[in-house]
Amino acid sequence: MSETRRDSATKDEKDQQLERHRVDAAGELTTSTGTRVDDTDNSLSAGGRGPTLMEDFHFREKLTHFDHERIPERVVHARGAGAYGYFQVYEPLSRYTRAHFLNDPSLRTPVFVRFSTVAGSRGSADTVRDVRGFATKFYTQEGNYDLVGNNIPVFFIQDGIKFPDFVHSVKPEPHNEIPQAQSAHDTLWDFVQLQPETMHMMMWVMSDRALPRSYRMMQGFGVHTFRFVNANGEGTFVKFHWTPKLGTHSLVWDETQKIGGKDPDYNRRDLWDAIERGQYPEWELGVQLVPESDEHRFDFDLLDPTKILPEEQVPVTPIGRMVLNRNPDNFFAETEQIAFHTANVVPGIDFTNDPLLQARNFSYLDTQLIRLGGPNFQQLPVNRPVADVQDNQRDGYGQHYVHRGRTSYFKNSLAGGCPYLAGEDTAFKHYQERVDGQKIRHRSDSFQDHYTQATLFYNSLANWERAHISAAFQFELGKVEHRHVREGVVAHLNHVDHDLAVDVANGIGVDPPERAVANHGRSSPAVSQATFPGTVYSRQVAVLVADGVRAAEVTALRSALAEHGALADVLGPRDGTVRTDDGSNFEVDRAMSTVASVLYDAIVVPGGADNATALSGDGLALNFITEAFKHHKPIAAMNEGVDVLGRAPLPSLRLANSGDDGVRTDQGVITNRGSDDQGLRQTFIETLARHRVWDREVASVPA
Ligand code: HDD
Repeated sequence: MSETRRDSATKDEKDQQLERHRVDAAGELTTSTGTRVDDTDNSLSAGGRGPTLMEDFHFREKLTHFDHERIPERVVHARGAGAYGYFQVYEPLSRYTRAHFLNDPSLRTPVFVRFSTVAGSRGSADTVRDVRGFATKFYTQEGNYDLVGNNIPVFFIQDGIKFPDFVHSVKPEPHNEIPQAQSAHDTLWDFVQLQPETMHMMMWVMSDRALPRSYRMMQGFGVHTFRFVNANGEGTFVKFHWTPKLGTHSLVWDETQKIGGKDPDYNRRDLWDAIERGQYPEWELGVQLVPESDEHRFDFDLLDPTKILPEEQVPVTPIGRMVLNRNPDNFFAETEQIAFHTANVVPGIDFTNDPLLQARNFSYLDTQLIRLGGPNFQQLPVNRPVADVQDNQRDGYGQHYVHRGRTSYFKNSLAGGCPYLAGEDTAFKHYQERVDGQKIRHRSDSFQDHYTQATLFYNSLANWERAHISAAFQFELGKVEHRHVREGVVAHLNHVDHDLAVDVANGIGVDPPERAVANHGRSSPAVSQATFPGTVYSRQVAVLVADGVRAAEVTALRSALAEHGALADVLGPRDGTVRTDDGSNFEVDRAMSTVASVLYDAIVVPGGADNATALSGDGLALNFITEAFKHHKPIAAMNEGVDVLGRAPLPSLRLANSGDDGVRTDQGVITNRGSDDQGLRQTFIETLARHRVWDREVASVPA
């Protein structure tokens, strides 16, 4: 697979640069200094049973290198996955920014994107409840630009000086290092109840946003208000939005926990597999633009990272698209060693005084120094800009450049004055913002409203989304041991929405509060996931089969799905083949026991009398159906396959009866008996495109 990628004639500049560093296994084994080695299984010893000799340089080198293979994991966002691709702007944005890559629509700027969870260690599960990192490095011709965002548009805190406090509270507790990659524990919720600025973010983290179905199906946000600067030095406030082509979709909570055991690499694998299949993930980049003169037009502070700029007030303008089309060759070299930094900017993109952003501009460089072992991490292949580097920086651990000549200072005359200062038209110019004030430690009064937008978010959601939030608070707080912490959070929720607070209080055994304030009733529909379009493209469907299956039904379904870019996995009782109803052999893709219902978007049970009898007596198959129902997934059954559904512990449904000739749909369960297979396939595909059947009644289903 990687060969095809490498042989491609369409290598971008970054790919060509990386090519110089790629190494393929070939030839004879050597030491790291190139000496040939003919035995790497037996250490040099004094006699067959004697002690190992110090002289065995190969043994010592092999062990020493191994002993030093690990580097510190990222203090946050340790668990991640990444890929290369490109970004292309639609139209020149010269009115707002002079950034070259945002002004040339013919240019494909290479990118590397790393997605991540925040709290868990490098080896933690992908599907935990958490914010997801969405960090993009643009290798522009004017230097690297890093947009280090998240899949949630707001943040936990307003000032970066609180970041260590927040992270200490959400990470596993220090005395016993429990729980791993979970927010459901006392210290996080203690922090929350004492720091009400967290409330807006906590509403998002308790929502389905924290359980993405796929990295390919999440939005990304720059979070802060940044600043575009044009060639005249004029600034415009800007907020960045990534919108996935596949829509924004989530898993359900019970499902995420099961996937954590069945396939902890679920999101990582999904990204990798989609790219290897050629189903390249794609996002549109959009911006919200606010003229400098409108800085104080809103009922919140644009510099406050716990606030969104509602799209209904300032619409998102699409400006370009990003495609991820190449997996890394080596996880450590590329995905682990990539170093993002919010202060990696290019001319035309600048900061604002958001105190969280200001802190980040310190922290990211600092963290790379310890994580990557010194000041030369920008020379690592994945971090190298495609733009020329002439920086007069010298020496340090792991220096890779061989700088020639006698000078490494400015000004010099001995190297002809090189490198000399960049010209007006190419240099980064800091935006000339007027700043004046007294030195004080005081959070601006304009940062003090912590509830209005938390309520706005809640008001904007569909009923099922709200129900998920309430259930999430009840789960998380239900794990909290300290009663006063539970009560403290409920008291804040009471300022967000009284009914929510009462619901949560009742669920966690604390006294429901009296109404404190009235819900302001405003909403921002754009934040609801119910509004996002869907598609079946790249969705995974499990088709359950056993001996006696009517293979024609499976084949027709598979090609109908393939037409839309969806994938069918035929799951049999064992690997190999099953017998069909006409006595031939039919190949299965996997044994049912090696996968699980939670790894699929939908389930189909085809017909065939013996097939139905076998599946009806197979607990695993019945569990697939039951769990899929519980998790709101589309289920289809054809002919005798309909009988299998009757064996699963589902609520009573209107299923196709014998003698019917037509498709029946009840709560996303689609059945037919008779000849209308095509109608069934069409209804199934339409239902799958809507992702989940949220209005289904699942409470009584034992899964
Ligand atoms: Fe951060 C990593 C996103 C606030 C300090 N952060 C990191 C990554 C993402 C974000 C996506 C992983 C990058 C990668 O894949 O390598 N962080 C955010 C967002 C924030 C935010 C969207 C708020 C808007 N971060 C934030 C603050 C601080 C940090 C306030 C410190 C003051 N973040 C770090 C860090 C990390 C990091 C410690 C750990 C590893 C790294 O930087 O490279 O410096």
